[in-house]
Amino acid sequence: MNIIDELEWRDAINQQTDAEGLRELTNEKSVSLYCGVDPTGDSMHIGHLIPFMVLKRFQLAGHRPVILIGGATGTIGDPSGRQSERSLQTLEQVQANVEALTAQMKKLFVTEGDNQIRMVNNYDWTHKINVIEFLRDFGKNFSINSMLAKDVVASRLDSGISYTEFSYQILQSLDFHHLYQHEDVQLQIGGSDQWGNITSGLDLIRRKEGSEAKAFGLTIPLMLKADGTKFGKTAGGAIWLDPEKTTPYEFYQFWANTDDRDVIKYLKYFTFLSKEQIGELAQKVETEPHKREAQKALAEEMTRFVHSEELLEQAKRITAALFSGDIKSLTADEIEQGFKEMPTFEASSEPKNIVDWLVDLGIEPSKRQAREDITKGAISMNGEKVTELDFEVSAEHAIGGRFIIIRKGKKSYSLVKFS
Ligand code: 383
Repeated sequence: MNIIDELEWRDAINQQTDAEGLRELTNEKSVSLYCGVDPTGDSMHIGHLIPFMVLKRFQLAGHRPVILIGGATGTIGDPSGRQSERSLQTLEQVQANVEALTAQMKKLFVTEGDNQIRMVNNYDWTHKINVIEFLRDFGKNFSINSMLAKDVVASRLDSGISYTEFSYQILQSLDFHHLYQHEDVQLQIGGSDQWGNITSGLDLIRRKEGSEAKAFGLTIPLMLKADGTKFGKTAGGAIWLDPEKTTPYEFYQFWANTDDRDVIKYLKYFTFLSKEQIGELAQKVETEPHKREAQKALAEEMTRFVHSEELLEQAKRITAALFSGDIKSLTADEIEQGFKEMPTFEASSEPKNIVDWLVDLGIEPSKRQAREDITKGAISMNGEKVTELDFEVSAEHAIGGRFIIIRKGKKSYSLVKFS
């Protein structure tokens, strides 16, 4: 299947500058294409994954992706999709983020022995341009009238926009032109918020290289959920790709909790499963939705791709243990991941009577309530019921010497950490 047909089937195309031309080009040769990311933070989140998965699909179809890290543009900040001016990051911060994102991109997209994905940093060519060259060689090709007409700028004319952010589109345009000239790049892709920047780059290429220059732009729709809320955000914030920010277990759970109405859309959009495999899963959502097989497949594919087979197995083990209550089978690391969002208490390691311990920590409101819950079997510790009122709790009971999980009633979990 032609890559454009495949993207169409996956509902992954928002706008194209020349749909027919791009279909022809991708049929006739191996095309170099690029997508950029700005180092505004030290990790990508799943929203970023959208265009980079598409980049990977192009690669699997025999085309040649370039990943651009915006070491230069990151010092300015893209005004796209924002209603207010950004505060500038320090140059050190940008540099640290460049390093973090480069490592993350390599881990995700550049497999060992695979020299097909190129990585570039726009700082390398942008920092050499001096202000006279900028205004004479590039500025002359941009009309203020059409720059003002871009959505990004037009929507900020009332609230205000600095010259710095206004100029952002020029920098991104210089990149497209540079890559067109030096890396044979003919296509830029990005989320739908990037349409203005991408078309601005195409205008520059045509002005400098002639109206026959073969270059294209394609954007991908930004995801909306069936219930109308924003994709990729949970009560706890964004879903990050960095396991230190969003643990693999939380990452797995995020996908596993996808609504039936969204799951097939996500499978098409985010995974490399085939049309046939997704068709079968769609059937299962219809006939046996309670089994949540499509959600499991989605969570498995995504966790394996972003993390690893091993961390996927761990996420599944935590899920199963929390479901069955078999906490003892987990390691201290797994407990840390599985209980990250649960109420947490700190205990000291001296032995203490269970009733006093529960009240002192604040898990039980009173000794009377604690005794009643213990007596009726409503309290369990690391998956085992505690029924003796004179039980002594100490660090010895902690898993890995670090954690005790208390369950009160059916589902109220607390994590007790030993200092
Ligand atoms: C910089 C220089 C280029 C080409 C692109 C850029 C970055 C671009 C941008 N992208 C967003 C970002 O970095 O700001 N100006 O956070 C996001 N992208 C991708 C995608 C997306 C966009 O990295 O829609 C979501 O992830 O395009 O918001 O020469």
